[in-house]
Amino acid sequence: MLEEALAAIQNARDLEELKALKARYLGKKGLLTQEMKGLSALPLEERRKRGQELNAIKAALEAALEAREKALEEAALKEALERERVDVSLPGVRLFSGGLHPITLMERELVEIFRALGYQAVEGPEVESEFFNFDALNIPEHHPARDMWDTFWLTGEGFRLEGPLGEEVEGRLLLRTHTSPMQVRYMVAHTPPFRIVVPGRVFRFEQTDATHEAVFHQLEGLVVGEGITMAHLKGAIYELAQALFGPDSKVRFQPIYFPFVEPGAQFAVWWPEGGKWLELGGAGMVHPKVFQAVDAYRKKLGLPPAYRGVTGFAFGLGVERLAMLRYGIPDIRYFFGGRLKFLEQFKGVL
Ligand code: FA5
Ligand code: MG
Repeated sequence: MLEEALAAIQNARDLEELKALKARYLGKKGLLTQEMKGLSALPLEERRKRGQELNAIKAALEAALEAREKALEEAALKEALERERVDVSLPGVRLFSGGLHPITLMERELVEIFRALGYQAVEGPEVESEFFNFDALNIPEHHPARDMWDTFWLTGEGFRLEGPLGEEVEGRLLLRTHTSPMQVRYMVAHTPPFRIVVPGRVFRFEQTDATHEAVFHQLEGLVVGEGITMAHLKGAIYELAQALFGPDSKVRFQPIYFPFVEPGAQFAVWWPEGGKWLELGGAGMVHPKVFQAVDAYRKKLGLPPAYRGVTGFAFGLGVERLAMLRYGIPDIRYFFGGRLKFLEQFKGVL
């Protein structure tokens, strides 16, 4: 029995099998245990002799089991180490990462330029009321100037639009056609002097082409205080041109009509690299009627007038037109066409 048992133990392929062998020989009902139980039936002399034999066999089996167990455990460990081995010299797996949208990049660049000039950036709602988008900006209903902005009107019921101080705003709703309504909202809630820029998305019911989108972005600027003049406006746009295109850039102003400024101008900046003027947007001195509308609204809210004896300038520029130049994009419709191949080009552009 000993020979056979030792061979079986030596050949056990895993711990499982070894456990079964241990039970077979040394377990409660094991072969050796049975033999031991049989001892009491033997005469004394024989019992002693046989007892010694069995004890020796037991010790041999236990030693063999232990040795095999150790060997199997070592083999298992070695195998696991081999299997789980990490080759630290292998190249890593690239993680997918997104990137910022080119319009976000352009917007951030613009905001940073003005922040450095002491402007604060604020934002306003995209759903707007007829009052803030038009009336308060001196564009009453039936005024021909309303045709300058083809409007998406909203018919939804139950939408609560908040005014500058959280009050409910009455009247017809629309998708803002420009960022200028934030001029009025900001002035109602603040007292001059201040300098702000307002980046934001605007909407126009327009046919699209290579330079026109129905949804695009503007950056509004508003500076109000005592003694603000057209020269300050020119200075601000000049600083913008310098920051964008370097010391060889310059600015150009041409008269144009906007109901909420007087005088009004459209401005362009010289793009030295491209050798051409870039029409950026509209600007002008804040119209007295806008200040009056702001103070009238403040009065309705129980606030004292704050815009007597001050002047201000405002401007609004198109972000897409600038980004097209900045990144060499030939068609405005690429921006929101949703093609990953286009957007992926801007990964890491910061
Ligand atoms: C305005 O929207 C005025 N609120 C700007 C302003 C602000 C004037 C403050 C005076 C004082 P306008 O409609 O011209 O103006 O638009 C301003 C700029 O937005 C344009 O110069 C152009 O760069 C851009 N823009 C206008 N329409 C589109 C369009 N459909 N797609 C892309 N960009 C546009
Ligand atoms: Mg237009």
